[in-house]
Amino acid sequence: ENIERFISSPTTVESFKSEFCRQLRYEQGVDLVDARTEDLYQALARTVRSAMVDGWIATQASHRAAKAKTVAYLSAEFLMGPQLENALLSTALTEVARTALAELELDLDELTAYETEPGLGNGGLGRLAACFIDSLAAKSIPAIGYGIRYEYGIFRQTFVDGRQVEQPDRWLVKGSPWELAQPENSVTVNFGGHTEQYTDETGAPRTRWVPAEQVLAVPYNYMVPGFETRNVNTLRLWSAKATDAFDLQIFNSGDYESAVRRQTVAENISKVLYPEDSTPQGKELRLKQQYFFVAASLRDYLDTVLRDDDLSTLPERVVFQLNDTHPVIGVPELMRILLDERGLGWDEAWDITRRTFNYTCHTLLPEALEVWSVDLLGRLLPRHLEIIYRINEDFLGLVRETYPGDELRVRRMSIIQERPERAVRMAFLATVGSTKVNGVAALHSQLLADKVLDDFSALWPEKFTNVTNGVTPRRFMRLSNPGLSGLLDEAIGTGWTNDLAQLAKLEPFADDASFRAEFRAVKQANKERFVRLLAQRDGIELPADALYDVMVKRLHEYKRQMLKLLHVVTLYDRVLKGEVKASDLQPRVVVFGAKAAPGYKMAKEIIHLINRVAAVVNNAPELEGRLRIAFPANYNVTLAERLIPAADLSEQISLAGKEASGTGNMKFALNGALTIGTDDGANVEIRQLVGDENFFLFGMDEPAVQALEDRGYNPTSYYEVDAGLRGAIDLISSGLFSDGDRTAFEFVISDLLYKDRFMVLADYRSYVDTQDRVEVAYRDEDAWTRSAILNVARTGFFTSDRSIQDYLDRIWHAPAKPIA
Ligand code: 26Y
Repeated sequence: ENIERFISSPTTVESFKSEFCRQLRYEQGVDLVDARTEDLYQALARTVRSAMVDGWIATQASHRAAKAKTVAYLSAEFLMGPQLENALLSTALTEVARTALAELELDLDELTAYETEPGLGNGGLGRLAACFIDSLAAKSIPAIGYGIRYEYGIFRQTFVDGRQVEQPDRWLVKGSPWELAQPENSVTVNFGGHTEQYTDETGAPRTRWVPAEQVLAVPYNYMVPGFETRNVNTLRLWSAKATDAFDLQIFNSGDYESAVRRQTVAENISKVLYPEDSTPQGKELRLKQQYFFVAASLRDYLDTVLRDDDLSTLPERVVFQLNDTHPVIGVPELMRILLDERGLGWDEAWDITRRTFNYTCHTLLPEALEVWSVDLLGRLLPRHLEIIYRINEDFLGLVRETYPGDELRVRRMSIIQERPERAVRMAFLATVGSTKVNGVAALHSQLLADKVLDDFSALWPEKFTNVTNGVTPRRFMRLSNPGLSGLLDEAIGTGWTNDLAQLAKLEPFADDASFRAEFRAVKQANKERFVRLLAQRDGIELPADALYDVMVKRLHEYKRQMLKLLHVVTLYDRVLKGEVKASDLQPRVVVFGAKAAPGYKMAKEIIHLINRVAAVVNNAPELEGRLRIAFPANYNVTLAERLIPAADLSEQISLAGKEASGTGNMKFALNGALTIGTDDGANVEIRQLVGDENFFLFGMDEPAVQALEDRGYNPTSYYEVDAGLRGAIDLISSGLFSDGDRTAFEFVISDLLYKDRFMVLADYRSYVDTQDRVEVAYRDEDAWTRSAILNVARTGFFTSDRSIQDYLDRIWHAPAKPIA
């Protein structure tokens, strides 16, 4: 009855050692003396995984018994980062593991460093999902993350002659020790075909979908342990597999090739993560991915959790959170299930559906809003298209009723766009189909309601809300910055790790000279650690004694890596022109990390330009080594965890009104970097909290950007009047960075001079002047350190624990259920 009598989880040094050796021998099939690092890592990871299983099983049983309301976070991306350290922290087994391994003459840190992270996300949105499931678990909220187990994650970036070259990310070749496959819980997902009308037993007219294609969705479970709770939640990622049914039919007819082709087509669905993160391409395979994981997830929840319960109570049992529009096909899918499979009437089905979904928007750029052509959607999901039409019909009826005679508004608000082609506007469908719509920072939510979805917020003002993003302090402080964590533990106790508001207690320490010295020593040690890592990882040699100026994020024009580069070139140009003596320069290491979407030409050109400028600047004798650019390839979570704690200056320089929130900005501030930033995204809130004197604000604010746009923006005029700007641009155009080739970077430079959609030139002067102030400020060690400490003390608000509490209070209303 109670199998715990026969087994036990490896929570002591002895039992940990024993389970580790068992794993090594009986699962890896090697002896300790022959074990390679790979074997040791696998055995260690599985040992730690087994330590989470009891809590995981107990959590599921308890939530099922209590019929607890569950948060189901639907996300096409979960950018989890390395798992081992986090699992050890959450199970409080770090020291047990360290000792057990040491007794076997093995080193925990070496095995931790060996791990390759699963890159199942592009950037901010995927990493946010990972922080959120961590916080949900830490707060003992019944929650499940649903997504896709991509066989290939975000590409591995390499540079060849300074240009980005993408390599496939084969993260699964050696198998993942963290997953538990459950093929027995596979579900079928349908595609294509047509719909039919028929009359049921009661004589009522009904519709059914007759699909043409089936794919199996195989669940892989990942345990999500919570910090200082026994609760262990689930992340369920779906993998596509061909169904036997199809294969057999064709195999029997002797056509092996097409049987195999069919299988390939089916399994392609979860093959690869799309590396675009702002320009949706309308690709059929992407829509298939979206429907695939959403249909599997809804089916899974309804069948395995809800089982035979009455679906009318669905909104009390689950809340489906849509992480952007990627999973919004779930809205018509739930309608289809309720109408066609469960026989509910339209009004009841719609009421249940609308009360079950909520939508988080992560963008403001119009080109980033997903739109699916009616043609494609109708071919792949004919029944869903019918349902969307009906949703739209009812919705436009409401609009006409509310605004009689306002046909212009009706056209603006229609879920179906007519031009340039008939297509479904997914953000509108998400808004109509949800109870709450939220943006991800105060400014963003404001602009969302006032600009992007203004007609909708006029119709339903109470539907719109804000939840400012946050990041997990477990991974991005406790694990990544042990030096700072130790200092905080001593100064304010250990409670901050899951109650980050306690960082406020640090405030008085900013005025304590000996604390400042310790804080500075930690920062210096972090720089040294990062320098060692880069030497080893990339062969990049850097001085540790410099201002570390860091810009890491996806490469996008709106984020303005070009502005940062123009600053660097300006510093160089000043020295070349003799305006500044190299010996007067504040030694500075500028670190870039950025992947470009493979098809985004401008982004790739900018990467090339950064690398070419780096090659010259880093070897320029005139600079005496005082200005260095480091652009390590393949920026990812693993590198972020080492880099962020080493940073002095955080670059958050997007054009105001374009960055929805940013989350890197929060990680830097929490690790004691000062921000140079525009009034954009969550920078606004960071600055309000840390105070103007501890933040380097520059550039236009959003209304100023709007006003300039309205007056007509002419970038050339800035080039003409500003000698510093002219100097930097002319230096690039001179061929100095391209072996004398004056046209090498024309694509970038002529865009800046004649288009400059994101107003780099308009903000240049303000940016460079502010950087000059940074340089002066950094020289005052005490004042700088004081500001850095105050940044830590005042940014506890940005924990994802607080974001999750806001979601709970404003949107989810799901109580915590800590298990015994
Ligand atoms: C549809 C497809 C092309 C697509 C794929 C990924 C579209 C968007 C994305 C990812 C978007 C993203 O990462 N957005 C970022 O979300 C963060 C978390 O809310 C924000 O902090 C950040 O400002 C925003 O750019």
